[in-house]
Amino acid sequence: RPIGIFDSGVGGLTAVPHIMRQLPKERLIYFGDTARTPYGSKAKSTITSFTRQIVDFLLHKDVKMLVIACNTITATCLDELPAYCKGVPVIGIIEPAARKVAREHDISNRIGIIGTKVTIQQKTYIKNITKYNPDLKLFDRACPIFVPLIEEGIIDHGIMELSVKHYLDEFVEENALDTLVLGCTHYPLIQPTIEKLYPHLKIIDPSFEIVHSIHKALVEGNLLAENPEAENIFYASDLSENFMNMINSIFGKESVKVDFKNFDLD
Ligand code: DGN
Repeated sequence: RPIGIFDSGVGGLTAVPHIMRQLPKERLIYFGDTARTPYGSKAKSTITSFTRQIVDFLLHKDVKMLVIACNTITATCLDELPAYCKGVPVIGIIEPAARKVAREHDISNRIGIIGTKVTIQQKTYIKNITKYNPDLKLFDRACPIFVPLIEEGIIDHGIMELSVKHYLDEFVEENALDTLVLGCTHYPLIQPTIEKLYPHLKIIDPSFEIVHSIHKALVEGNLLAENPEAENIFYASDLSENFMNMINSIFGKESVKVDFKNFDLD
């Protein structure tokens, strides 16, 4: 049985290569809600009802586990999803990264967390990190323009550089940050721009951490795939040019199957 992995759009694709590399026998079904992205400034009730539709779709595909490759959905719905998913394990992206940040830093560090408005307002990173290490110096900032630009494919571009400077120049400097957590799965796509502008920052990409949690849950649930199964499938609610470009640039043209799922047609 496959693992279901989902995001509001293309962002969760950044987590997929880590999972494929470290769990090569697992078969993945990805869903990106490209027709309705961004979720990052939407109301909780909207995000919850969109998420339930995605989860229903993936459960219908008989997934053995659900991976939320979206910080916004994790911050909004993780608490209620296990009851909704009838025994299928659900892994969120925030807690594993928060644990790593808490364990690998100390009081001398100054750690920034960036994400969508919803993620930052919920304070999910700060709550989770503080649970493991209450002494850390944590700062957060919402960067609501990044996701719409990335979904438009405006990544390696002067507009993106200006946007990054708009949100981060003061944030990094005034708080004297040495570490930055990319609290949105879209942001690794602009990591080169962030690294170019702030070369002294240590960047943490939560996608690396989620793989350990997936592996642990597969082992505990006796769910590890034994033989390589059929191909991975990538669904989107809008097969936008940018979604196809992302798929092609991350996986190469031939290697994965892409399909379309429109909830309006249900
Ligand atoms: N990739 C999503 C996240 O990690 O929060 C972006 C959410 C959005 O749609 N703005």
